[in-house]
Amino acid sequence: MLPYNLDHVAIAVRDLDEAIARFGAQYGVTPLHREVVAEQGVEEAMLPVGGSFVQLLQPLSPDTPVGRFVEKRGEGLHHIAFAVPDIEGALAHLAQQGARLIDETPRIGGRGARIAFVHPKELAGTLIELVEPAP
Ligand code: CMX
Ligand code: CO
Repeated sequence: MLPYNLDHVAIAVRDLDEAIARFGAQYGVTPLHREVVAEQGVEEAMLPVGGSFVQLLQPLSPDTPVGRFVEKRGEGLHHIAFAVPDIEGALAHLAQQGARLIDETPRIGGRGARIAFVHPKELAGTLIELVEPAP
């Protein structure tokens, strides 16, 4: 199950263009990838930092996970994502550990990756995403 990388750290923002401009001006990082992922209710931008990414997330509407998050808690850290080699194996392992899975089977996320979420109540209020990158 061991994650082999921290794939990304995700930050919920209200205005993606503004956040990208700020990251570019302050840290010199620019998006390698930008995509609307309708099934997740977000537009996302992936900013490369070393071997990982900062993922900026703008909700597509208030009635989405990130939209509700921003309304209730404001902009901020939303989740961390581990890259795993075998997402079904990782989910089976977590289920066997009794972890509260949001997704029992993988969905397709940005960049064609297979993704699944583990509930934030499971680990110190931290929403965790598993990512099996597309080959
Ligand atoms: N991190 C930590 N806690 C969170 C959270 C987050 N990102 N989002 C919600 N919560 C907490 C809330 O604060 C709330 O806590 P309390 O009960 O103590 O008040 C609790 O979880 C339930 O909150 P809610 O407003 O009822 O939230 P939702 O109905 O949106 O459900 C969750 C929460 C985690 C199940 C939902 O956001 C979800 O399914 N997330 C996974 C999908 C997702 O986030 N997609 C967008 C990213 C896509 C990508 O990265 O590609
Ligand atoms: Co993510």
